[in-house]
Amino acid sequence: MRQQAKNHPGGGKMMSRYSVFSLIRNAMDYHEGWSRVWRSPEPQPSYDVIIIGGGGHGLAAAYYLAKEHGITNTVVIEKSWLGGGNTGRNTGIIRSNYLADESAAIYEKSLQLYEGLSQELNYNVMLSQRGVLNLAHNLHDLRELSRRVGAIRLNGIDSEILDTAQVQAMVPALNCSPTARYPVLGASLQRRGGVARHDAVAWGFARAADARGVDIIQQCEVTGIIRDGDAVTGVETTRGVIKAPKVAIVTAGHTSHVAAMAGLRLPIESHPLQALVSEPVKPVLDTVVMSGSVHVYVSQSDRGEIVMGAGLDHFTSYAQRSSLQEVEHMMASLLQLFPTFSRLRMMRQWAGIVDTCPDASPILSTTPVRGLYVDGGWGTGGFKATPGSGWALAHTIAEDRAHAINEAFSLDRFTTGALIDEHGAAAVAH
Ligand code: FAD
Ligand code: PYC
Repeated sequence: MRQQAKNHPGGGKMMSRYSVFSLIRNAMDYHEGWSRVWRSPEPQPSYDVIIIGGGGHGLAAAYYLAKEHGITNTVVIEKSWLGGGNTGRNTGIIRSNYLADESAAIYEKSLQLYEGLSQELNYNVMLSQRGVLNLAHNLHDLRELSRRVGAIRLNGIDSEILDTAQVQAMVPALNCSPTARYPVLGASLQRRGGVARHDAVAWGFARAADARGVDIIQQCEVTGIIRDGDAVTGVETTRGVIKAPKVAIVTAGHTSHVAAMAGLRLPIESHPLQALVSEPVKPVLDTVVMSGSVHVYVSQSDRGEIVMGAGLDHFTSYAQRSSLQEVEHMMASLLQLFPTFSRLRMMRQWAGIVDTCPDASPILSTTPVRGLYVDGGWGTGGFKATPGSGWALAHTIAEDRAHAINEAFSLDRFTTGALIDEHGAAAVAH
């Protein structure tokens, strides 16, 4: 099986050996001869590490545990399919333009890992550093963005302020008329920001983790966390008990629910976050545009769809349901910025469930239960953090203590008061 995984046409070194004729043959036989990209093993009774949640963060943690720490006797347990949670539902925006030093460090680490990820995983994650613009529509916006740009640059991260003419030159379709209801006074720009293909990130990490010996079990739900006193000893699942001295909860959308299985109460609320895409059209937008004031963000996918989203649904829910009022809200906002998009027809709409902490920053931490770790609360912005979070979680699990890069994202901060307020960071989504 392992050999088969390595022989997949998406796979790296063998790509040179893999001829175009094989690709044609696979297409002609409806991919019947196409081998699996990762194994589908039976769960073993015990492992060194259990990772609950087969989204990007869990898979990345398993990969970096193997690669950076030599820990390969790991299982990733996923209740549905890999990347079927928020990893496969997000709008793919990547950037590291955060205000607080602690956030800057981890999101920038993540962006740097993204910059080498296709090579690292030998899998094209379609990173497109097309720039991320945050629009200013009034003097307050402009001052706030200027303050942020200053802070971001002090952390050595690229960020700049554009004036109206520069924004218009970059985004010709944007309504920059001075008589617009929301005139564009300028924008902040992170040129290294952009988008990546969300599924590919999950698949790339899954294949690379599998190749290093990690077991990935899909369609297996964790239903209980087993403790012996103050230490974790394993999990109960729909496929039986699995033992391990180290267990990581990486279940965005259900972090507090799963943590409660170990008796932990987390300061997390779960909310739906929606997005939608239009029918595909010719290239018209080659950057990411976000507007906190008008309240919408938009980009164009490589397939031509206009991808957009806005804020959280303000009620808490575990239902991944979209709603008409969000479409109306997003359309109204979008048309303020891009009047020509009024002729677009919308194609698909969906929701994911995101976990939010009171300070809009994540938890990436050890817990009071020995051997139990939590990686969650990334809210509306964890896709960009996927490799960085996985890398830091792997360190936390291997060393049983946080890396300097995630030390501040501890559970303790909710009792010490050392919160990291990033409510403004998403500008739109929070
Ligand atoms: P997930 O991908 O959700 O993985 C968690 C997994 O845990 C799931 O697959 C789930 O099935 C599994 N699980 C849950 N409970 C159990 C259980 N009991 N047993 C076994 N498995 C379990 N972020 C950005 O940076 N940029 C964006 O543009 C962006 N846009 C977004 C747009 C939308 C509409 C949404 C919903 C989110 C967006 N986000 C964005 C946020 C981002 O998607 C998430 O923060 C990130 O994907 C979280 O990754 P994860 O691997 O932690 O979680
Ligand atoms: O964190 O950049 C972000 C984001 C965009 C849309 C949702 N989250």
